[in-house]
Amino acid sequence: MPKFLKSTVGKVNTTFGFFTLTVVLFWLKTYIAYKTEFTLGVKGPVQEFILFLNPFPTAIVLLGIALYFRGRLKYWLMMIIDFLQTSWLFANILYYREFSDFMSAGVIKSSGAASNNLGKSLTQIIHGTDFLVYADVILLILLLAFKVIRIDPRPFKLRYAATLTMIGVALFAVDLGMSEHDRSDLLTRTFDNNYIVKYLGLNTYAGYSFYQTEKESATRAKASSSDMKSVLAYLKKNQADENVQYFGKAKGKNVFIIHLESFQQFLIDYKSDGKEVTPTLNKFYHDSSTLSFDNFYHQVAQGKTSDAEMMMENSLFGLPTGSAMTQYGSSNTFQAAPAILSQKGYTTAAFHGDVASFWNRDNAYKSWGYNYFFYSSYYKEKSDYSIGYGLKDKIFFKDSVKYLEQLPQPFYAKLITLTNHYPYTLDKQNQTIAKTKTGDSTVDGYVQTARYLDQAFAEFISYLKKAGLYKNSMIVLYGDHYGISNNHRPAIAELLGKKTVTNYDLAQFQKVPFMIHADGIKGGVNHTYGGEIDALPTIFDLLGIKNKGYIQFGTDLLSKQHNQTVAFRNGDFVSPTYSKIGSTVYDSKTGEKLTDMTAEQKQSVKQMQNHVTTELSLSDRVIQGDLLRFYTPKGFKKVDVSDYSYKVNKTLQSLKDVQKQKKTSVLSKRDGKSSESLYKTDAPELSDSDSNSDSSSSSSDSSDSSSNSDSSSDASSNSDSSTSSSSSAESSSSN
Ligand code: GP9
Ligand code: MN
Repeated sequence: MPKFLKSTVGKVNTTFGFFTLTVVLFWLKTYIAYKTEFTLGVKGPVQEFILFLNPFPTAIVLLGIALYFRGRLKYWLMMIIDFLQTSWLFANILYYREFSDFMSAGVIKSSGAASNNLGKSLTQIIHGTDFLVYADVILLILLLAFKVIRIDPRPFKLRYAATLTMIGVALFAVDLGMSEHDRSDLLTRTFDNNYIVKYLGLNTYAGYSFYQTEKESATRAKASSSDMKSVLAYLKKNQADENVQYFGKAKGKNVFIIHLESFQQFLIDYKSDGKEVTPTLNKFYHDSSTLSFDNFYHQVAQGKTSDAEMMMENSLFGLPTGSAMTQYGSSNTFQAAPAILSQKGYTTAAFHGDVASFWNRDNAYKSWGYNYFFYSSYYKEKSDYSIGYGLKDKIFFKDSVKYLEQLPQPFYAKLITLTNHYPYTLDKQNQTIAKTKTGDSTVDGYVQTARYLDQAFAEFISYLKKAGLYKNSMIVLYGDHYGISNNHRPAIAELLGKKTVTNYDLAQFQKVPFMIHADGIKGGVNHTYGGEIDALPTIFDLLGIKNKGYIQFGTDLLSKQHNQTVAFRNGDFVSPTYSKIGSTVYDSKTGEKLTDMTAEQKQSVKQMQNHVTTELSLSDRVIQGDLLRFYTPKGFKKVDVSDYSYKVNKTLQSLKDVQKQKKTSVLSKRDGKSSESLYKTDAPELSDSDSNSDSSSSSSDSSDSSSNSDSSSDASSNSDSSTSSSSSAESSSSN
């Protein structure tokens, strides 16, 4: 053996040499697993570097603990720690294969609801080769046992051990710093477990998950059924009666909930460069059968889309920080719209062109009782089909039809659009209106992606008409949150044709569309003040479902008793009379600051503030204390998440089976002939020769494409990296 090799091999017989070998082997297999077992959506050299680096810091710190011990003990401790880390890796490889998500501490702790029937399926998902992750641990143990590697019994110098710990901590700081730079608010906004692993590694994710679960279970444990009493007392006083004129007017119809990503109310009837930006949505807004609200505000905080979804379908507020859907979506009891409606005979389905794990939708939707969830794996993917977080809207709507037509009617279908998302980039071929010219590059593309969304909506609506779905459906549209954050004051002023914008103007800028269309309802523009929290009681009114008895914090916008004080998540509010932003009160009629308030005015503002603070804190108590587990509405059956699976093959089979049991789907009504040919799109990506085969692609195509989820998750991270430079500014904005 050459000398240098001999001396290198010889180093393994020292404590430091053995430690280094253990760390490197652990790093290597983790890195291989990252690349082969998980879909982390790594994009660009920075993210690649972070991924390469991230197994090191925690491995050095954790395995380094052993170095503080004496003699042979330090070796065996190192092996035990290595074994534990490896088992966490092993468990996640299996869990990820089934759920496309990482195992959370909640899953381990709870044997019931959150465990997703893991035990049952374990035997089906395990591969013999999975045990290879233990190969290095076993090999090292054998080499030690057979004295091929000799144990160095000398105590390892304390200062060396401490130095190694410090190196580990320093590397962790580097990892964290680079990650925060690439994706700001990584830990506070709790987007997606994939992100934590991609940036900070699997071990850190374990710590993070245990910390979160501990924190949550502490509040959960403290909560009791008596907390529910104060919630019920509040609701008894504050819930509103239905509007008899509208009650049940859309009963029995299908329900479409169309989520207009980042779409603000100001875009309605807005002209840019002399042209209407969103002509179809404008027409829809003014349709005599559309109820449109022009004083409807988003109420989201850090959870953005997920906060909007939480409010729209549960009438519960998102949390002051983080995302309720991510933090509580898997474990809490919910009584959400999909669950309520599916128990009343609706088929419920959510459609979205991003990966399933974003905002923890894959778990939260089960808790909310969604029968089906069609996410990126269900859609055919090609490199130019996606932009930003996922599928382009025109392709998304069109390719949703092959699933939509299989849903037995009446159905409740939520379609979440994506293209009109920050940073509002759109490929040239899809641009049909000029950018605005504020000079703010984040803002100027907004009208282009909004126009694209408008066109995608137009194509979808014309399909609905041809397929006979327009007449027998209630179509609800809403904008989830602002698209242009408050950090862009000069650009906002320019868009609104003002010299400057005040804080009051910015509060008004938080308006988003809320429209409900159904044949036979009296439409018109309604000026009632309200927000996302009020959507569900309003929808229930039209569907003929009384919302009293459900734990919903909003009130029916159509009810005479509706409370028009609209809470922002930070405790500010707007109303038809007074608006409070920060510590300033404004006269809502004039937008002027109220400086010398009368005692009476002060009293009114105080009452409004009280109302806002109370509803926010009670809603938080419901979510943080998981209070709905103590209360089941009359006639409601508690959701059991283990009844649901969103795996592609299972879903496709279930859709086939359901056609035979309930012959009310569009497909059944057309005697099995697909309605996809009725769909007309001008999406340039689909116009090339193979687009024909796309449109005729059968369900089995999409099952193949489940393995393509990589590409969509790549896309999601792509958008992150491309937005990273200014994303901290974006996300720090508030209402
Ligand atoms: C991702 C999409 C975007 O799937 O819903 O969420 P947002 O960034 O708007 O909260
Ligand atoms: Mn959103």
